[in-house]
Amino acid sequence: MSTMPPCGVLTPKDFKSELRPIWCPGCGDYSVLQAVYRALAAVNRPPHEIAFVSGIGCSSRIPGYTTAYGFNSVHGRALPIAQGIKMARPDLLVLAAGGDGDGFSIGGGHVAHAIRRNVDITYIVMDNQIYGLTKGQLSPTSARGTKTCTSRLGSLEQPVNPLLYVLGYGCAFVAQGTPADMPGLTAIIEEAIRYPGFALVNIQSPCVTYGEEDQLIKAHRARMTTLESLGHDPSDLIKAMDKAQHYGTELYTGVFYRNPEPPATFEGLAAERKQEMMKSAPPREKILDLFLQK
Ligand SMILES: Cc1ncc(C[n+]2csc(CCOP(=O)(O)OP(=O)(O)O)c2C)c(N)n1
Ligand code: SF4
Repeated sequence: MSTMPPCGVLTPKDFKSELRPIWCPGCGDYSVLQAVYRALAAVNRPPHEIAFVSGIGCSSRIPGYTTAYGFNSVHGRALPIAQGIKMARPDLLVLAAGGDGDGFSIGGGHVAHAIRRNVDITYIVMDNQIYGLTKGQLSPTSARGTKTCTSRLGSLEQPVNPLLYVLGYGCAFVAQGTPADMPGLTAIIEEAIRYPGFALVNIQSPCVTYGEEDQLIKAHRARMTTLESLGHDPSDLIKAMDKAQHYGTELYTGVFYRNPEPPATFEGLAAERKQEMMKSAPPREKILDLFLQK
């Protein structure tokens, strides 16, 4: 970890670790990493106040390429670990990241519970619609018909819609980005970090080795539409769900939903409960009496 720079002068370089990324040349995850550096610099929290947790996958290598405290953990388990860290150290800025397989296949069950608890974590999903690390099998977000080594004649399954999934569980901040729009991607990561509660950023991050042609950055650039240009109102949940339904056909970028009244966080409620219990707790001597059944 780098030494802490003076307050107020953090730059993207301060978040760059000495490890050299080993992603394939052209992988979208490089751009995600750059956007994370820029967003963290804008948020201006020093690296030693940041915990960055991931699962397993190509994308899950990302914490190691930053100067934050990182944990490249277990496949599908980034969120339980990130929640534990935030509960133990609510003062830390906690980020979680991983692939679509990590988040919506093996780790899919955790997403719902992290959302309903509303622990203040920013969850960055690098959604390349494939299992990259294990050499290109179908992932939960692969489009129907996708041909891979495990689906030679094309996938028969309906893909998971990650945007609708999280909106359905009540996620208070939901955004989508692509490396084809770096300023937009950086802005939504920064906004997600600043949002007080569980926030999801789904990033269409192309896998140049196993991904489909229409998922590459050039194709994204041609077909992406910013929600802002459509006059989308991100405070309207129903409209957010309406736009999210087009996942897989349209590439909408920007903030789908931002609850204008952020719900209470789990760590905030837990701290309040602790205060209440301390107030009503019997004095120490009394506890000893009770214990000794005097
Ligand atoms: C418990 C467990 N099951 C399966 C694996 C094998 N495995 C490692 S990464 C991965 C999926 C990777 O895809 P994704 O999460 O989308 O990330 P990507 O590599 O595409 O970034 C799988 C199935 C594992 N490491 N652990
Ligand atoms: S296999 Fe795909 S996701 Fe993994 S590093 Fe290469 S391009 Fe990126």
